[in-house]
Amino acid sequence: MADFQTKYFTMTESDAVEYAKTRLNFFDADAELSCKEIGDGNLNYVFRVVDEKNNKSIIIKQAGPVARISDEFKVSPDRNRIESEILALQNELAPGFVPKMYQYDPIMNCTAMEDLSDYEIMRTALIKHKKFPLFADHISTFMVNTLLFTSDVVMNHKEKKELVKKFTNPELCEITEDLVYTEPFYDCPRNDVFEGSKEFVREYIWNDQKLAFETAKLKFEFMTNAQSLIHGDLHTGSIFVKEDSTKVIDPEFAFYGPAGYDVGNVIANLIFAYANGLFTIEDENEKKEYLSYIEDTIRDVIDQFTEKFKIAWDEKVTEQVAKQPGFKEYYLDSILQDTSAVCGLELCRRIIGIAHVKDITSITDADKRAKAEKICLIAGKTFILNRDSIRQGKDFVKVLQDAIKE
Ligand code: SR1
Ligand code: MG
Repeated sequence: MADFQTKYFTMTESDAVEYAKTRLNFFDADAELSCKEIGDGNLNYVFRVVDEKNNKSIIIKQAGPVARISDEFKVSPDRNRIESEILALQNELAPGFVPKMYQYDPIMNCTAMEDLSDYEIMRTALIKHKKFPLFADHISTFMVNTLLFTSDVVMNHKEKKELVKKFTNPELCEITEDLVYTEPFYDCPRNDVFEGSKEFVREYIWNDQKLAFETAKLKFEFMTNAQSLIHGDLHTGSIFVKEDSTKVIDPEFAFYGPAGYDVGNVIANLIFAYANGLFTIEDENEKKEYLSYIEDTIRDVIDQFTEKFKIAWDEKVTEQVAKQPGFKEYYLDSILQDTSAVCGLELCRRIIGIAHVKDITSITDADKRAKAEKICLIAGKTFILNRDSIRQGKDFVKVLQDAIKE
């Protein structure tokens, strides 16, 4: 019988069944439990425990002592605490957009939460070229609520600073500082560049002094701008979707950082889906329809975020000086500028760095994959260098369309 109460260890599937039976007050007494580890992220273990008899199921997410992607990343399992506390807070700020959280266990560093198995991970669904017409509406609401409502313009400043302390997240931030803001922009040994893209990366990215300088500025913006309680890893693998509902998961990278970090991540990952569709859909009509759906979604995420942000600002702002004419526009402008920059960083780092995305790696034809990567890199660099002038949804779409033409 495993001891879950005195010492942390990483669970197996059978441990997770025993844990569910003995530590969770969720299943019925006559439950017949089975379990599968279903995690496919870079960091954690995700156990789905099912009681077929009574048709109930739950997710137990456990943080291991090292990242799954590589044991080079030693990250404290306490990140599971951050994740469970953030989920509870996000549920208050944006009800219905995160899974229900049942129990956090500080010894086993695991959280029991709602099983979303009637949903699909958005990246997986997009690789199948499925469409989610309500996604832009849902994610823009989630981002406005979680980003604006945790900022100094809305919150009491002392309470906000308490949250800054509570969600200081140095280890996970270090991963982002290295993997997003540093390594992709020089020939770092940890990078993992696809053979067919090596020459282009060297010439177009590593040989560009201006780009290196701009990414240095952006790294310091990420490290010092405690603007909002951001999700910190809002890619399409952190989002569950079904036709009429969207749930954001995996907020373990959360901390007080630039609000545009989340918006930029969403847009970049829609662009990966676009690149996948462009090179894998054979039927021309189907391709056209899918690509125009992604373009519309990119445009709508930005424009609906902007619109909802302005409305929420007028309703919720409490900081006196933020009510001065023009300040709302100035503040939003800087978020959109960061959005463009982060979108560019994410596009580059998922191609060059250690953590790739399936949208691109699943393109089996080497020539097509190299073309898809080139588009991401051209768009990525443009988003970074031209961030001063990219503001509206149509500007984001245009960068993508121009990158395809190059
Ligand atoms: C070592 S973790 C690599 C990446 O996976 C996570 O989802 C984050 O995006 C991180 O950068
Ligand atoms: Mg994750």
